[in-house]
Amino acid sequence: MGSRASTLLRDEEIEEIKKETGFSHSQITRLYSRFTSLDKGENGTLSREDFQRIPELAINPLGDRIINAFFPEGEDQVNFRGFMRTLAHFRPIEDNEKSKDQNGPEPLNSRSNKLHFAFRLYDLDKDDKISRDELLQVLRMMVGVNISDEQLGSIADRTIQEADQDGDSAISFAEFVKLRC
Ligand SMILES: [Ca+2]
Ligand SMILES: [Ca+2]
Repeated sequence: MGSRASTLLRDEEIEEIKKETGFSHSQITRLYSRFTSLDKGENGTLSREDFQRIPELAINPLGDRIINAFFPEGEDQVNFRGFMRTLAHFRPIEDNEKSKDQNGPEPLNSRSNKLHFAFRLYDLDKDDKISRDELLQVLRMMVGVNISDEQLGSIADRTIQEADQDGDSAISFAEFVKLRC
């Protein structure tokens, strides 16, 4: 006991994070020690390099984009609260049943927040639309080398054709949601 991790995280903070993210007390303290072990600068925040040491992200084709999702616009450090808020999107939806709060805000791991999170992984220029190029970039990262550019291009075209309802040749969030149904 008396480790750095347990001394720095106050009970009130754990309570607030619990309410905000739906993680349990023990999950929060466990993730806090993971956070501090990744925090090589020992300044209470993580940089992109800190994240790149996580093996699961290093091998994920979308790793860099997932890492970016942790960082608020224009910032290159994320604190524990921000870290937990992003992680909350990955909690399974069923977990909400245990901690349902009818009057509370929509949980971060709701279906719609999860879809928003996925949508933002595609929408690099943040114009709230997925263009053909943005879709192609993700397809290329995910399928690797076995598919030619032409084949990828026609997959992208077909996906956009299927999803695009307002005829702007791009996928809006509303169109994206229907595509996933
Ligand atoms: Ca876009
Ligand atoms: Ca459209």
